[in-house]
Amino acid sequence: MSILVEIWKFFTTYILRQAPYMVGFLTLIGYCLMGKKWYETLGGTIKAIVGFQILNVGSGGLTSNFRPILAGLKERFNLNAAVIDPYYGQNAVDAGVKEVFQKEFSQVLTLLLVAFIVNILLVRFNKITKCRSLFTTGHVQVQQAATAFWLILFALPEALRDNDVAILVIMSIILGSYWAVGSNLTVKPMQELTDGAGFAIAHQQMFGIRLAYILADKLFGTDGGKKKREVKKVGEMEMPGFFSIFNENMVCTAILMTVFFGIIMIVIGKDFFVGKETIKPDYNFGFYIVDTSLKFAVNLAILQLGVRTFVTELTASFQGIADKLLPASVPGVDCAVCYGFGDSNAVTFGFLAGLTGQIIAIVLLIVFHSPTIIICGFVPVFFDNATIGLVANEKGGLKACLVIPFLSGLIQVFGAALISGWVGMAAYGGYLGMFDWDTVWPLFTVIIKFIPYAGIAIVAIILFALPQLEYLQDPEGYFLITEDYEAYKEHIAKKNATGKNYK
Ligand code: ASC
Repeated sequence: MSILVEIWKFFTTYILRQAPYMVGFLTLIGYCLMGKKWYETLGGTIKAIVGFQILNVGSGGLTSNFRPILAGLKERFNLNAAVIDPYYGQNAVDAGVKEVFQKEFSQVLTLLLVAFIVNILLVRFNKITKCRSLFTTGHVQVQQAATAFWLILFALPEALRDNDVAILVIMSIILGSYWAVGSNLTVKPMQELTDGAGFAIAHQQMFGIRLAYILADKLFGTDGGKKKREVKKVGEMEMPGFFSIFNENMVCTAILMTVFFGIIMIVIGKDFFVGKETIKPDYNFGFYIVDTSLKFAVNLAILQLGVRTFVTELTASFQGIADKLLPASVPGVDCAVCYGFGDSNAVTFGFLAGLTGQIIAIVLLIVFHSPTIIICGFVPVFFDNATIGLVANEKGGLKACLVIPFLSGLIQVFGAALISGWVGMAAYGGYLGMFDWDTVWPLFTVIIKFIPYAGIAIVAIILFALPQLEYLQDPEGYFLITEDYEAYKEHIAKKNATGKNYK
């Protein structure tokens, strides 16, 4: 018995919560189920793990280089502000959950495991539930379990708060369904963006992705073929003369980041960086700005290399899992994985538009003396808005790629200020702050808080209904899109030929 416990502990600590090993593990299982030769299975598994580790080097490099700069704004202006960042949010729960709710952080990890089982079951029985995607991003699941734990505890009626079993059941159903339903919402946008690469997004802006996909098409695109609008995607822009160098993603990113981060770093001032011992007092500040900004392009290129290394292994091997264990499903992966597809400049534009929105929103909070001030964290402002920009560009072109992430930036700050102040997390210095957690989760919290007991059922019903509604729009194509994308495209072409437009 104790050996089983040890194996389980090893699995949860080293595999489930570490994305590269979770992806490697799924690749291993998938290839074994497909009956691949042992050495091909080994090779594929190694490529999946190493590829994901490369992606992590890129995304970690972005975060570690640019997070301190944005956080520096807080110190420079002496703001008593909550930082929106998943890691700050997780630390805030860790620091406050005992004081505020007399609960232990270890309960968060139990929640994660049970919610993950709910996710698996919802996909396993997808003939009924219509959920087609399995969450594989463990680090994100820990952050979300922590925040969901706080939000739901805050919202639950007093009488339920002492009943740990009831809490666990309610939370696991809501969180597990959010994982299954949220990632399911991204199946269509991702299959279209990647021309059927076979993955969904399992991250923190899944509702945001679907919303961007719908709005971009309605406001800037052809609205499912109903409008005759010319949609110019970022990659199709013809840049004259000097501007043609912006067609090259690396050059475009490097120049834009130097301008944007140059301004931010000048505002923060050299003394701040000297004080943090990032540079020596006699180091040339201008050179430091350029060098730091260029690292953005470097890390983005590393991240994309990582994606290219592992994505085919994961999606090819997942076929084994889809055939034998989880029918018609795809793996839900980190949002950074989609940066290897579509127009890479849309990633940069989406980020900068979102950053502009966030900065304007923060200034408004300060000007209007909001009781909670927010400071942008790098992870939400970059990873949310770059992803949203990429999806918006695909459907609605350049305009959508700029306007929608800009709105998302505003929503992130205002949403985070409202929810983190209300539930008391801002007092512990941070909030998760990613798009869904500034929109959908605050809405769930309000429903559960103000409609006691029935609110829990309402949230669950909303979640369960979403995949059903999507299914009803196109029952024939719904599972085809994950099972055989080429056949799905033919199916859509046939439908369109009959005069019905399918989005
Ligand atoms: C997150 C988080 C990260 C990043 C990473 C993006 O939400 O916690 O470390 O986004 O997953 O690749």
